[in-house]
Amino acid sequence: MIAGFRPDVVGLSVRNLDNAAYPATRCYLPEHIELMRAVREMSRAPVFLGGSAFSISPEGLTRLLSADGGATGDGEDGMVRLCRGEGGRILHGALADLGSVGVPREIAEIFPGFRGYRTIGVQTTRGCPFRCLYCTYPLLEGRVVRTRPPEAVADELAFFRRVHGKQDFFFVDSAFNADQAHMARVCEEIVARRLPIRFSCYLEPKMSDGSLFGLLARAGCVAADFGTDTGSPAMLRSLGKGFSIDEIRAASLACRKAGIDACHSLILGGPGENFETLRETVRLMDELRPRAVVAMTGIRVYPGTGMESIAREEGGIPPGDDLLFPRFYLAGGDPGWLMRQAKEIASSRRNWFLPGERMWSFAIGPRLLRYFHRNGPLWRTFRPG
Ligand code: B12
Ligand code: SF4
Repeated sequence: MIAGFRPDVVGLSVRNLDNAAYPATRCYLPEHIELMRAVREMSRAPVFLGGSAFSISPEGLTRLLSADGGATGDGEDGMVRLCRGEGGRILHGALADLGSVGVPREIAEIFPGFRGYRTIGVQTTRGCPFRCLYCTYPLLEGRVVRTRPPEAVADELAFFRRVHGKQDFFFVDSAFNADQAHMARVCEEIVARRLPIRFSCYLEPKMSDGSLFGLLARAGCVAADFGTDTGSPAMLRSLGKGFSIDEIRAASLACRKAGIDACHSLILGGPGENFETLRETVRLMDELRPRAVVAMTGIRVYPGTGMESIAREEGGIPPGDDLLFPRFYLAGGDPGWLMRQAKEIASSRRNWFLPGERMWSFAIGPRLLRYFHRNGPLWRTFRPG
């Protein structure tokens, strides 16, 4: 026990509010209430909350779950400060020193379920400097990219590989190339150590130098999920994206040349979306022919984002609604036309997938796919369009 610390505290991680998908929306809040009830039955210790869902809606979740408080931001710093009794009920914007964070060596003893994991999430940076209209990531992790030492990332990968035999990884950074120089250093470190690993990652579809995709491939990158959002120049502006259609093209081509599978994630139905902008997006995807196109229909409105301001101005959010429960923005307010169009587009293209079309968490198809395709993202099983 560390002097001055309270050993009688429970820390609860609340990751998701809901599946952020429309129209097949699934809200997880009733399950969180159940979990909290079970914790209260087992322990009289104060319960502090944290995690991405909590950082998005700290006050709402504290109230809903009748928690004793919590910390937004980095848990390594936040939990320690909560245990010291700092910051009152809710501590905002905890920031850890990334030089010293990482997975504990005793991970398998602390969390035995880890042994069954086939793909391991590893983080190389936190924070995003961009300001996309709808996005919570800069609110969760800050607006400055903070980096972990590349040696520490490689040490972690080597530990998982050598001690636990893990081979497949997912770099969970919002965009692995948000700091390209750092991404390159991490890849060089992996190459230098000849770590026999495979990984996938999120990428912004903009790379200053196409040869960086070659470096990614040499380090073991087999799949890249581009946060492209749209193929319409007007919608790129509307969503506040920091890249152009030509940059999407160049990144996609360089990625293909390096032999890395690509998925383009789209967000349809933002402010200004119409038949013509949708057509532009479809044309670009048909031209690029990625392995997969994953299209969300409608935008989950999160508190503190530019999307919230627009949705409120347009009267789409009832006054007093704190957005703890899911609300979606759909251009023109009518979901009908967008859903019809999206279904029609997807039905004639084998590589398109609409997460919001049905309740996938209860479907048998993805489970079967996971059984046969044991590691990495499921979209790699798609046939290119
Ligand atoms: C990578 C990622 C994925 C990957 C995960 C891959 C993998 N193998 O791990 C994939 C693609 C599978 C995925 C899927 C989904 N995701 Co996701 N994902 C992320 C992302 C980008 C990073 C998550 C991560 O691993 N971070 C690194 C870890 C270390 O951070 P962390 O868990 O948040 O923990 C930190 C803090 O939160 C805090 N903390 C955590 N717990 C606690 C507890 C206490 C007490 C304290 C004090 C602090 C604390 O400390 C930690 C260290 O700083 C986040 C966005 C983001 N930038 O956070 C979205 C995010 C978490 N995902 C989200 C969603 C919605 C989903 C899906 C439901 C989407 C869907 N429709 O299927 C699924 C759910 C999957 C699941 N089983 O939970 C939302 C959640 C918000 C919401 N709407 O509820 C987020 C926030 C994105 C967003 N839309 O804003 N996701
Ligand atoms: S969508 Fe991606 S690039 Fe844009 S703010 Fe979010 S994490 Fe950053």
